[in-house]
This record gives sequence, C-alpha cells and structure tokens, in this order.
Amino acid sequence: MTLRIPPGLPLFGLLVAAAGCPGPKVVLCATGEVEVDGVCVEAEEGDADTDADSDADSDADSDTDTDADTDTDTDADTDADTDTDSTAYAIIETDSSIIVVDSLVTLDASESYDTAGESFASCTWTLTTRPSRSAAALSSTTSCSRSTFTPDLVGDYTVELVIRDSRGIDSAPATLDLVAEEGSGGLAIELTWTQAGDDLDLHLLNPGGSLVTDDDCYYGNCTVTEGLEWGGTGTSDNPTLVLDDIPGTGPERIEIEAPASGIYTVYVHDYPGSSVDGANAFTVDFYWGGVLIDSVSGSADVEDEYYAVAEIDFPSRRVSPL
Ligand SMILES: [Ca+2]
Ligand SMILES: [Ca+2]
Ligand SMILES: [Ca+2]
Ligand SMILES: [Ca+2]
Repeated sequence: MTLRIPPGLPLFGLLVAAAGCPGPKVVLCATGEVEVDGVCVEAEEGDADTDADSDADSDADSDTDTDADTDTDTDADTDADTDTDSTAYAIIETDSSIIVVDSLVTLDASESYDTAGESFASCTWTLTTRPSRSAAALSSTTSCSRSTFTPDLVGDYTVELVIRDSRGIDSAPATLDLVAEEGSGGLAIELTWTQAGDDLDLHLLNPGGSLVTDDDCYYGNCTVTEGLEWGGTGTSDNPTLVLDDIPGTGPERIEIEAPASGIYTVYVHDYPGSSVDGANAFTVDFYWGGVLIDSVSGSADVEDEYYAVAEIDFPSRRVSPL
C-alpha cells in the first residue's frame, strides 16, 4: 500500500484507512489537537468561551453606555430649552405669495404670540432679499402689528420678522418669500355709489383733455360700439366704457389696455336727468392687471355737479386723490 502523508500533518495525527481494513475511521490526535473532518488540527482551547464572554461583555457594555448617553443628553437638552428659548413666536401673514410690481403689499404680524402670555419687548422687520436694483423698503421696521412695502421691480423678495420676548430673548425668525410679477396689464377704473336712482357717471380725461370732449371718455362717446382714438395709432391705448349704469348703484367701468404716458384725470358727474337729492357717497377703484391698486372715495351732493376725484400717472401708475 502506498501511504500518503498530507503535507503539514504530524505523523501521529495521520488518518489510517488502508485497503482491506474497512470499518470506522479512527483518528488519533495528540493532546491539544482535535479531529476535524478526519484530520487533526490544533485545538484553540477556550476560544469559544472567550468569544462568548466577549460578546456578552460587549453587549452589556453597549447597553449600559447607550442608556447613560441617552439620559444625559435628554437632561441637558431639557435644561437648555428652558433657559434659552424665546417664548415669542413670530408669524407673518399676507394675501398671496405672488405680488404685483407697484402694488402695495401688507404684512400682518397680529397672529404672533407669546407662550408665557407676556407682552413682546420689541419686533424687528427686515427685507432680507430684493432684486439687486430695487429700492423697495418696509413702511415700518419695528411695528408688532403690521408693515407694508411696494415691490418696484420684478423678482424675489423675502421679509423676516423677529420678536423679542419679555426676557430679552429673540424668537426664531418668521420668513416670508414673495415673488413680484408685472401685472398682466390693463388699467380699469370702476365707479360705484350708494343711492340708486341718481345716475352718477364716470368720466376719464386724456392727459391735457377737457370735460365732455373727445378727450373725455364717458357714456356719450366711449362705449364699446363707439370708442375714442387716444395715444398712438394703435388701439391698445384707447379707452372704452365697458360698463354703464343709470338706475342702480353702478358699477361704471372704463378700461385702457396699455395707456400712453401722461396724467389722466377721473371725474364723477351727478347726472341731472335722474335726480336724488342729498349726499350720494361714491367710490372709484383703480385696478392694474385685475389687481386693486388704489381706491378713492367722495360724495356727490349736488345735481349736475362734476367732482374731480383723482389723477393717475403713467407709466408709474401712481394715483393721487384730488
Ligand atoms: Ca343725478
Ligand atoms: Ca351713469
Ligand atoms: Ca390709440
Ligand atoms: Ca344726486
């Protein structure tokens, strides 16, 4: 028979399985060795136990450490919150995040509150973002009720409000992101009044124009079927009286899609053919691109009287009451 000795195996650990000697394999290993798959390998006594111990120790240690850390952190956070957090909460509200160039934006802080029920020590508004060439500014930087501003350029604006509580600790800032767009265009001037049966009339004078001429847009010359030629040769700068009213309380409405530059003047006439004596309160609303940009009120007290209400300048769209 040929005896093969696997390399590296000690002779006394050799498997003996000669031909003609069937039966259970017998492996004799030296002290300090164990049989594995028919060969003797060096036993690593205590390995299993050692590993088990290590694992157990590690687990125990980890658990202990984690618990300790958690407890410590929680306590520290709680203490810090109590000591340094403001009891004031700043809130800014406005109608829409989309705003219109040259139209006033109102920012309301009245929903802000203090969890301790104390009065605010101070409020600070900041316009933190505006287009690079913008000169827009807040009407108030210290009011705790409201502030306003008028975006002068298309672009992004951000307003921030910080409230200091009675202990002198500042709230987290409330921030409001706004995007200013050009109005979709189009001037609309609308007249409403309070006493029916009186027939008030809306008149709009072309820059430099006179009442009851073709430089005055009113019921007599300016309806959708008539129309006037104002400004340049195109029609977008022409006025139209799109709503007329005689028996009710309005509205009467004049529109110009793209007014030429200049100062236009608005009058209200108390038409004498329909007569109601006494005061008749009226309101003229100015819209640009469908957005209300200004409103002027007055009172028509005398039949056949013309009341100068306001001027509106283009291209600035500034309204000046008269
Ligand atoms: Ca009248
Ligand atoms: Ca009328
Ligand atoms: Ca024209
Ligand atoms: Ca009247």
